[in-house]
Amino acid sequence: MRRRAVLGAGAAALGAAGIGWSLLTPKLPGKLLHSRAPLPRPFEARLAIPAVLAGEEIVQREADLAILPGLTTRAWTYNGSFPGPTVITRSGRAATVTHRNQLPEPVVVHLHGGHTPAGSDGYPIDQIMPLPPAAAHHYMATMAGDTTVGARTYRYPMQQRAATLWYHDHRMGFTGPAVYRGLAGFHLVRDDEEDALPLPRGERELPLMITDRAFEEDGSFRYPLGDADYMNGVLGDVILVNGRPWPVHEVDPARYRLRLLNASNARRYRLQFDPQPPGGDAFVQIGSDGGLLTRPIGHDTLELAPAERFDVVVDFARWKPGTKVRLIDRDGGDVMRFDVTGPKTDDPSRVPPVLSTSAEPLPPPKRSRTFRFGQGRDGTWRINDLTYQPGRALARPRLGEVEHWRFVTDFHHPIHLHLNHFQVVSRNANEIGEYDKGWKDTVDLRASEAVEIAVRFTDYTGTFMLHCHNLEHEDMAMMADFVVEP
Ligand SMILES: [Cu+2]
Repeated sequence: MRRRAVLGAGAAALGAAGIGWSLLTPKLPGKLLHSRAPLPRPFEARLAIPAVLAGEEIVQREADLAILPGLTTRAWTYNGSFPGPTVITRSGRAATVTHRNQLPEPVVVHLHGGHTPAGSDGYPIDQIMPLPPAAAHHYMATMAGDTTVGARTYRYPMQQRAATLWYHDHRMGFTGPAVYRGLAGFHLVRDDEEDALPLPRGERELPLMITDRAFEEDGSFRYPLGDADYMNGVLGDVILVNGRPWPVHEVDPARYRLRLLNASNARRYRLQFDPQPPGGDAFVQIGSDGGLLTRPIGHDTLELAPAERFDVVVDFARWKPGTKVRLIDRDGGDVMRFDVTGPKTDDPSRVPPVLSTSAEPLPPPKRSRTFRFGQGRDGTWRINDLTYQPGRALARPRLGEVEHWRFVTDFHHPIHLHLNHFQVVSRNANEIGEYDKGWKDTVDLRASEAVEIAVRFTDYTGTFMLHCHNLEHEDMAMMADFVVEP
């Protein structure tokens, strides 16, 4: 803890020295948008677990969801639900998912954390046009990507280890509103290494997608499309877990595996239990964005930036049966509640001291590059002072080679790399942070921070993305292409 405090002070000093950004940029990663609908009290809704996708097809369509009491929310959905159905695939076994677009606008699907060839990676102008063809024609006129009309089949080789991935919309300039309207779902990859561990499973394995939203008076999602006041990021005043407002879930006094995903557009969370269990370390982290850690790590607090995943085991036997354990955000209030019920039950699960052997450090890099994430004088969000332009590559790494990429920020930016998971090698020229461990695809940077990552570009050549995952920044052009060359 002491080291973190010192780093924080160092970052503040840096910010004051580089006067430009620190005076212009606010402290919050966005602006709070208030709901106009009456809101329920926390802990009145039950947690819902998204259904597992049966088959290989998802229909994107509008649906009326029951989120707030007495109102319906017209959402954009995958198969009629928010979150969408959970896709489950097996490491090493190729999978396809066909998306049909019955929404009124074009869509793009990105499998976040997927090790996916360029043609199925969800490049922002590779859009699925809406039907009927007349509507498609209208959008075609302005788009130059590899587009299809009505449907597209994404091919996922799944040459990657078990991990919590998620799929979401990635359309050029409109990712923020599309995800906010409901286009997000889990995709879990399983493998033999993980199956062999005695981790909690079945009803004691819970994917938890955390989002924040604001609502209009009629119950529809409130999003400030095109409002420059919200270009730093949109923060809602309701926390949804798996699409339910501040839900409750009854748990046995036993271990549970929680696959936490921050799918919010801009909000960061500092999650903590209230009360905390005796002895602390309530969250035993077993995995990161890219799957299992080598060894578990105990945390009292978990910090999740947009798009990050933390795979944790929580032992609810550490609280007395009858305890109502709130999961709170130290910056924003309630998230959800776990009610520990019943007498002690059988719990065959445990967390072994060694989880995985596949996290050896990467060899030294062939080359290093620096990417500066900052705001231009016109207000656009930029990388290396460039706004996004499809087809303009900021880097051309060679297939099979290791590179070090250094990210430097002016403001809080969660930075996401497509194609390969990476390892964080330093933060502010110092040791990595306590949330940087394991294989990552998104790394959280605060204002005036510098993080260095090591990444090896493997298996697929072609064009991929590097971008900020604050979706309002992403839509305001904070993206870049990189091309993996043979
Ligand atoms: Cu950003």
